[in-house]
Amino acid sequence: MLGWKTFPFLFLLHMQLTKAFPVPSEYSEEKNAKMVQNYLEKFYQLPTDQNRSARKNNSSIIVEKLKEMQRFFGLKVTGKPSAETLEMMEKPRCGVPDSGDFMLTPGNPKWKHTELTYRIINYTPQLSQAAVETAIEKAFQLWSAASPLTFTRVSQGEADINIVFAQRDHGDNSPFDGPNGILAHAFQPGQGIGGDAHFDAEETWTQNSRNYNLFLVAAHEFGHSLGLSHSSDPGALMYPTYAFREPSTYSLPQDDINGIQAIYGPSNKPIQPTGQTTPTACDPRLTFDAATTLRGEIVFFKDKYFWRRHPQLRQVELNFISLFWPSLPNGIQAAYEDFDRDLVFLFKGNRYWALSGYDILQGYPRSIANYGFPSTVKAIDAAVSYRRKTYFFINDQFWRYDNERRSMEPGYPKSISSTFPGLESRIDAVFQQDYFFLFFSGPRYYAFNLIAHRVTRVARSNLWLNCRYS
Ligand code: 0D3
Ligand code: CA
Ligand code: ZN
Ligand code: ZN
Repeated sequence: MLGWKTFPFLFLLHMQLTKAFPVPSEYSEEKNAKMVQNYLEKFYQLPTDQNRSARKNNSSIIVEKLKEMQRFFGLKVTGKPSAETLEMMEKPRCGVPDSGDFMLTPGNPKWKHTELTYRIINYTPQLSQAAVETAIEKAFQLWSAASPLTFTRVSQGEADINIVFAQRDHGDNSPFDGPNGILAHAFQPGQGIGGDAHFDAEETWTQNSRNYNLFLVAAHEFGHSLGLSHSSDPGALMYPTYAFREPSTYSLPQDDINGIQAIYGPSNKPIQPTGQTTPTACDPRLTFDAATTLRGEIVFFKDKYFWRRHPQLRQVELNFISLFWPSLPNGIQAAYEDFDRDLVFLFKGNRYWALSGYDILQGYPRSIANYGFPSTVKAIDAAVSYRRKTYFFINDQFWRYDNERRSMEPGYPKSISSTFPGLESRIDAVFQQDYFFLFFSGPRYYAFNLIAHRVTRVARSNLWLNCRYS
């Protein structure tokens, strides 16, 4: 992000363009509004017009996104498109055509050699030196695995990438801001300060899920050091805001692999990482892992993500599972809400967790043997609770559990298709709303009317994520 400052000619170019196309006197509010909207859609996941509801909360989303953007750039946080906000939006990165995902740094700076060196200039007292070195090394490994680049540490002399912990003003015209806010910054490839990564010494640096994990921040900064700018893919490492992901199993997301390979070409290393892609709501092939209501909201699980749908606003939000529940695994397979106990249960393999609102209860995970499943049941496809009974769907059968007696009912498992006519294949996910079970199977959902006892609607699953066309 800061990179362009090291390229004064870009700034001059910008000035000249501004002169060549003088601001017309009727440089209208309308034009600004459109520009702000486009910018926020592109970089801050503002839902597009079509996907935004035509209510008054419309403008409040824009205000929130504007504040987020202003906070990020260290501008005065007003939620209004102030002159400095508009100016920032017009800076180089918005001129770069956006594939919707990763972005190269304007001017496409890159290292001319692939054998790069780094030097850790100083350390943070919050971690042992060994912990800092491991975090840095692992962060470089993410990028070297996906590219022809190699990184070698040197302990003295010149290095391509200098790693520094510094606070407030530290001599590069980009002072740090104390705890939180900006965590670090890095310079695009080049001589001198080029490639260097600076970490705010006033942050709490950790090796775990507490804010902020040094490995994750370093990995992001090194993306800048190598020539990548911020990505609009919320699953990308180069997404502009920090989100915790489990470091021990972390691999470079696909969007970042595409980014680094766009600059340096593919890796020549024997084992190629295949990156995680971020599920797109409007992919017609989209399927869910699990779904449940949660105190009025509807939650859909997919890989390491979940979508949260607000009942009235119909707004849908994509989040990381690990952001809300750092101790949960990815790939939740089934979920249901117990309305009487005001709890939500999540399943993966033979283990399950209980949530009260968004908090995980103590004493979990537990084994599904507690429900009375035999050890032959290794995993649950889908679950839903209705009138004090819980239905568990496994392959082409379902089991029914009595929530009050706390025991499995006799006579189960039964065949799904005989009790729920109209459902033929395996169930991925199910939840209950009004007098319906909403079953998800592959890319379709089936609305099963519990009174009429039949399927009354079949449609595309992602209608639930507000995709009108896909
Ligand atoms: C930054 O400080 C980025 C660094 C970053 C971004 C994503 C992942 C790891 C590191 C500056 S290049 N971003 C600010 C941030 O995320 C906006 N602050 C902490 C927060 O939680 N908002
Ligand atoms: Ca800071
Ligand atoms: Zn700096
Ligand atoms: Zn960044």
